[in-house]
Amino acid sequence: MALDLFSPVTLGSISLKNRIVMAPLTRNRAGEGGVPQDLNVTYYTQRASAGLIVTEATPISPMGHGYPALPGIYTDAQVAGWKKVVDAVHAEGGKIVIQIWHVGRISHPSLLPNNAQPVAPSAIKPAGQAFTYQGLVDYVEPRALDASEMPAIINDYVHATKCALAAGFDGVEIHAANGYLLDQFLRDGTNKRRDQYGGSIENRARLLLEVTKAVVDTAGGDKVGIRISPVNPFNDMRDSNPQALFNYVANALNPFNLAYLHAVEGGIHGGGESEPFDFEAMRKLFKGSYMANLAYDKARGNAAIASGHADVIAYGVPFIANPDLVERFKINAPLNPADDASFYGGSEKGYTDYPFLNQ
Ligand code: 8OZ
Repeated sequence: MALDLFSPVTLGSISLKNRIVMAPLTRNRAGEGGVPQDLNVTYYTQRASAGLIVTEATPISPMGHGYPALPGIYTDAQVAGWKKVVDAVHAEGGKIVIQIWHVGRISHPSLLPNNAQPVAPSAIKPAGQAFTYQGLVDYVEPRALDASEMPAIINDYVHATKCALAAGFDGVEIHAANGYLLDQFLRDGTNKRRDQYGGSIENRARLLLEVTKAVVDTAGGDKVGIRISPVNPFNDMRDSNPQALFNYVANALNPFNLAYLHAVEGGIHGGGESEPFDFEAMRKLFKGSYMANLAYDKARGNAAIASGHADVIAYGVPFIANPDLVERFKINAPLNPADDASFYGGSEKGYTDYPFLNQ
């Protein structure tokens, strides 16, 4: 029988009961100090029938924050809060990895320690406005990181990975997508450096590969995934040759024997038109498991798995509105519509109050 969304699969060391993954979703509802709270435990537990949950993007350090009310993964209190989430998801038979994140230039001094200037590969201000506790505020010009600062940032990824393992996560997903720090280094619209971290594709991929090596050395490659978004223009991103860049990246990740490579196959968050890109060609270069994301429905998900394009499919918005998405797909039940006004911030409304089928 052909494989489909309901076929079990193993990604590295993580065994999934189905191939329906909950995509990482920023929801801005963490407690004081970036500590996951009971509300967050309820939200993730409601969605534990997913084959795998990828948590919302989670800063690895105080400098990694770029939006209000994000959870972190670098203090003992955050680890304790996440452990409640992980234990509850595991008790329901689910699997969960944490997406580890540094926002780079997509931040604002008011969100950073001592009103620090955001950091980036190059001092290029993003178009647009930051979401702050004071509302929308123009982005500021970031400070270009010195090469001597890279070991400390890599160490923050290692520390966050150790925290994730201490909280009991099944693995970590390195966020290298959507215009945040690692993506800012990858793409040449944001990386104008003249040192070993800029210029050639090899140099622009250096920080991602150094971070990957350090995280893999800490957790084991079979517990590490990476998310990329080769042509997502969101956060004022562009690259002169995304196909060459991401084909190189896919190939360069092979030696790490990762749990999976996760690709956003186009543009998300209304950042504008995305350029054409041959995801099939990139996917073929990567020898491990592949997680596809972007507006898949059940039929397209099944087709992508049956054809061998993808091993698993990550669903975002459908999981916001349907905690029992797996059951609904199984019996072809209608889906709840999502209320986008309650995506970012707020309380249980639009977060934990979407009805289950049996409600
Ligand atoms: C939407 C709003 C805020 C953050 C991403 C972490 O795009 C995000 C994000 C998305 O990866």
